Amino acid sequence: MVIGGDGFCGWATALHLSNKNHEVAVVDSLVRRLFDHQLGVDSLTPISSIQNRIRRWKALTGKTMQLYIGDICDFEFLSEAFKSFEPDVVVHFGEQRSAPYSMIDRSRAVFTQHNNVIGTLNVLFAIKEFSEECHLVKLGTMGEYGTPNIDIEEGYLTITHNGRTDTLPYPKQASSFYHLSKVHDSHNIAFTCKAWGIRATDLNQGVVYGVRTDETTLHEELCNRFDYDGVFGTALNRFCVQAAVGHPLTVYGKGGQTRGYLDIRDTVQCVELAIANPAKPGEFRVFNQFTEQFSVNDLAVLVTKAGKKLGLQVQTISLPNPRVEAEEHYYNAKHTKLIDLGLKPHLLSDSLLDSLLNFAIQFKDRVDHSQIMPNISWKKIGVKPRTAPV
Ligand code: NAD
Ligand code: USQ
Repeated sequence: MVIGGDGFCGWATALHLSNKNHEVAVVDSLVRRLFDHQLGVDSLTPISSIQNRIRRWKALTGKTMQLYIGDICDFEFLSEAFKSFEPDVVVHFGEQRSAPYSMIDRSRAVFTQHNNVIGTLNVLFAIKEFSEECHLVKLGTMGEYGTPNIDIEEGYLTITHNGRTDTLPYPKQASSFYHLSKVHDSHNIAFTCKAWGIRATDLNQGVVYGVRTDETTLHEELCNRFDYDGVFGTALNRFCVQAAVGHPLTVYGKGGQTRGYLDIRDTVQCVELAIANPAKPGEFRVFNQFTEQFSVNDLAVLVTKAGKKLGLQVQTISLPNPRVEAEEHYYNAKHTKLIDLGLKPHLLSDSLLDSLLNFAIQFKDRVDHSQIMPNISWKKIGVKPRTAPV
């Protein structure tokens, strides 16, 4: 059961798992498509309805996918989906995932935490009630750890304090209401693994880039979404679109912000590996899911070089940082557990950047330039409802 299976990571994963002969159900409320309408933004790529996507997949491969449209915060809906599909594995992508969205105003902050925390709590209750053996593969985020001045471990840290030693959950220092919702999820999952014997894998994923996977390229109706706007667009994908349309690359502040990154083809591979090697009953496993670290400045340099090869004049501007975050910091995060399970990373090479830039160029006429600049400030968030600027 792929919850959030109509989204960016979820659609690619649902197709990949189906291709690998898993019996797949997509569960999605389609709220992500609604955010686009509310904010007046759109995917760079045209995307088909989930019904057409699934029909096209069946026509091409003969493989069926079940579809449950509904909100996992509605326990009755979720229960019916569980009883009817009887999942052995739940892959949970179904959350509001934009940090800027969660910082627009009070109502979006509350929506994000309610949607994410209650949704996950419902999934935990559904597993306990209907499918006790089911393995939960939950998408967390590297942002749960923040940017501490020591190495980041995979979920746990062994500490000696006043002569006694213990292995404890790694300290969490998230820096948006969205990232905090993931911290709250992790605590709830850890508790239910202990209390009810649930088996869970928390995939603390870094920033995902790219768009194409083996399956999404088979037909235009299988094409994945590609966000480039200031609310849902993520760093490298945004920079490629900016380079394609001649907009200066938008580095926030000093640009030393360093994060873990991975190709979307590795997202689907990591989920497949987590499913093939399940957590034990009662185990709360944490994997750091990224393949390479880059600062925002590193990304700007890489995109500038790749653009030059394609004849693009790429400029960079430093914008006042709309977020509250460290702009120069130590960052060294472990990420060996998925490699130990067999992950073969697609590292960010020149040819990969070329193809990502070419992809952005192919769709550049669809770019709405007014959606590129960031306009959500961590400091200015207030209780008044904010509408999208027109
Ligand atoms: P997305 O917004 O494209 O997809 C999320 C999907 O979940 C959407 O289709 C949405 O409609 C659905 N959804 C949200 N709330 C729901 C609810 N209550 N009930 C049912 N469906 C619901 O996001 P994405 O980029 O695919 O991210 C998927 C997951 O991976 C998220 O949990 C996100 O936090 C995590 N993640 C994403 C990235 C990234 O760079 N994209 C990086 C790290 C972690
Ligand atoms: N940044 C810029 N310029 C831009 C966009 C971003 O300098 O135009 C900077 C941000 O300030 C930040 C870094 O790049 O320091 C990453 O920002 P992002 O928007 O690419 O990613 P983030 O907000 O952290 O969120 C994304 C996904 C989220 C996921 C997270 C993984 O939207 O769902 O959880 O990546 S992580 O960053 O590891 O927490």
